[in-house]
Amino acid sequence: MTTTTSAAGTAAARDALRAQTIELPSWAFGNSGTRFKVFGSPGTPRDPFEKIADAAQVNAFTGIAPRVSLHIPWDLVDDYEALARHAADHGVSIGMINSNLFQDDDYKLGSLTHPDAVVRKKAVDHHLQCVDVMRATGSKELKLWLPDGTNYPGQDSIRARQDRLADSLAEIYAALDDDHQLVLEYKFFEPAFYSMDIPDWGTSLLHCLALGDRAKVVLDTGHHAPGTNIEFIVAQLVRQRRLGAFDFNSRFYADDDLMAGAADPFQLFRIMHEIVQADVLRPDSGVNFMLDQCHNIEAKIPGQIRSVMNVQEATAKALLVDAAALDAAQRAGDVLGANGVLMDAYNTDVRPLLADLRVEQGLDPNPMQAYAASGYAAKIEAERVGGAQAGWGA
Ligand code: PSV
Ligand code: MN
Ligand code: MN
Repeated sequence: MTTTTSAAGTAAARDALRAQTIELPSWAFGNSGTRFKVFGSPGTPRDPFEKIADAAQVNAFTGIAPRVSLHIPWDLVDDYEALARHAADHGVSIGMINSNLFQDDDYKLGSLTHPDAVVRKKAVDHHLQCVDVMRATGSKELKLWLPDGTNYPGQDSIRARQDRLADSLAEIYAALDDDHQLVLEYKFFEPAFYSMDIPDWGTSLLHCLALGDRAKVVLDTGHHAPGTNIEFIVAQLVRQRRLGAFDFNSRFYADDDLMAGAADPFQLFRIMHEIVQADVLRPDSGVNFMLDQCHNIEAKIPGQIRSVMNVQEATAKALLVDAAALDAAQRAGDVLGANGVLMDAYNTDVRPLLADLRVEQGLDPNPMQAYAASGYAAKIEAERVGGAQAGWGA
């Protein structure tokens, strides 16, 4: 069975694509690498202001990346209101504020779960500092990823660590303003190798449920065991209205942080199909579609542009699924027919549609080419010397 999307369906897809937004991570614009080597690259931003200027280029050429997520203290500045004004001057705004609990010697045995109350207080206080950054920048979301866990059976009490975590999170949640949201990320291993304190979506969800309505789960696509059905998790969290954000990236092996849609574009499509079916693509749905990537060997701005386009293409394909035909096939128990409806949409070349939408918005139809021709890369290479190793330093 072959289906085609109706004219009305295509018009609705175009409307949804016009409204779609993707948030960029500030750290994607700095140098990063593996524990073996960080390769420097000319033109790398020297401070958070330059990272935002680079992120604004991605928005300028794609038209759908209007927010930049900050990581504290990687993006430490004296004046956050000035940073927010700088973002606005560049046509973007500050998105989520990410705390950092993984680069301080005091956190060797944990941060929010540490056995010592003094260390736990330090970790909680860091989030109060992040809430101040939210107030100064207008950000509404505090994002936590916890590196805490243990390496050896018996090293610490699994139960006690969960109790301490619940208490620490409750303190942080209580410090939020009424229009703030807390989003809590999970990861199945690394840096801890025996037990992570938030290894999976279920643990994250349980803590969010205990905190309150403004606590939601972050799904980083690279944070699952190989073979995990991520779209199932998406469907389940959306049902509970507890999907707060995505950290999109690709993985071949573990937390590879490669460009979204590069390794498994079909998985990205399946995820976006769940999003579209549940009608949570809308910007007011409460789900923040963000990238969490590092560009270790490729150029960073075009790396982000490509990633945004990959998410956009997966979204367009998901929007082109013939929902009525799919529903009919599913109800009829037509296994191959239902699968065929999905595959027809996935196999559609949506690039002409997206190019057309860009032209309609006054953008170049080919963002990669347009950026390459813009001269921006040569300009920043000439202007900036001594770029920061973003993510792991200033
Ligand atoms: C951890 O692996 C993570 O996915 C978290 O989101 C961090 O904040 C981010 O990576 C930064 O590298
Ligand atoms: Mn992440
Ligand atoms: Mn990660």
